[in-house]
Amino acid sequence: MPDRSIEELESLLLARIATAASEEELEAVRVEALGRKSALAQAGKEMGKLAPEERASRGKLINRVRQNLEQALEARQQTLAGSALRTRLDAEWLDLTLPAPGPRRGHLHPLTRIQRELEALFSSLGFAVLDGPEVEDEYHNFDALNIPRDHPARDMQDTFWLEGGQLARTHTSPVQVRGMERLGPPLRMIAPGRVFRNESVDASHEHTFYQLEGMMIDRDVSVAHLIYFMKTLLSAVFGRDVTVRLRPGFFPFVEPGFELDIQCLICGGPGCPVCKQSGWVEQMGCGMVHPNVLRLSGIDPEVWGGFAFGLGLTRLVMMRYGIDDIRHLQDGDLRFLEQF
Ligand code: 2NL
Repeated sequence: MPDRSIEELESLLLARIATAASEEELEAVRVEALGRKSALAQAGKEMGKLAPEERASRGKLINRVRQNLEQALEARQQTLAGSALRTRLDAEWLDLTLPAPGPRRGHLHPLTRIQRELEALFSSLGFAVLDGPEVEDEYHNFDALNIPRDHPARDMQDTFWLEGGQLARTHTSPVQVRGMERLGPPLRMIAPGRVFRNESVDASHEHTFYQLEGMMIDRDVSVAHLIYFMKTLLSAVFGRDVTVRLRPGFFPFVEPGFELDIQCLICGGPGCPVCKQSGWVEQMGCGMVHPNVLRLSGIDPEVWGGFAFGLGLTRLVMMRYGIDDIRHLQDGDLRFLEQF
């Protein structure tokens, strides 16, 4: 093989080394360039056939080419190994300084939210937020509220009676009775909480639901005060000014008693399906606390008087969010709850 061929072979192999795209490809080039069966090894073996004066220069040439190839292989090897590492680091990159994802965050049930909003509102107006037992006695749930012994609410059909004459409270009024007994006048309090009625469950009836009652007892409290506080309450719930009207309504524990309506927030008066074409939507019951109720709890009705109200928190949540079936609020389905 003439010297020129060896030099051509060298530049060919150098080019292959420079363009080898992976460490595997480079290893194949290495075997071809420097392996036992390579052209260079062959040329080395054939040196013995040369004349002694040619042998020295051929030996130098072969050594120089081998060194050049080895250097090029080593350099390319470094480059390929470096970029392989970089590719892996890019793919497996993980920022350990980021905060950990942590547990999934939950949120309050819409009923809890509306209850807490109203607690905050009434606290700011000077009302105490009271709690009481869910299992009550007949006196605090019925007698103290001027509900006669033969009233249908006391029937098996409406009340969950427990052994020993106890019952599951049918409203939060007994909490207010206990409040009157304990605090005495003047007083302002609200009693939010869970109540129970023996209802057949359907889209608008539950055996377990949430109420908020409240009362204010002082000297010279009038229906004007009642209207002011109810307007403030409903404007806060619906996030805008509301127009209210009172109609006569009967509850044994107030006199006079009222049903309170607001002007329909959807149509504003002319009539629509939500207000059933009447322009008004019933919201709550209220009235001036009955003198018998005050007297039974040790408050002199000649000196003190006040208003009381009761509303269904469950119903309010359904109106505010446009929920059409009361059962969604209790069945714990996350597809429903995650919308709030
Ligand atoms: C309604 C009506 C009402 C009351 C609740 C009350 C409590 C005491 C004394 C006097 Cl201790 N009144 N509460 C008064 C009027 C109406 O609720 O429809 N609730 C959902």
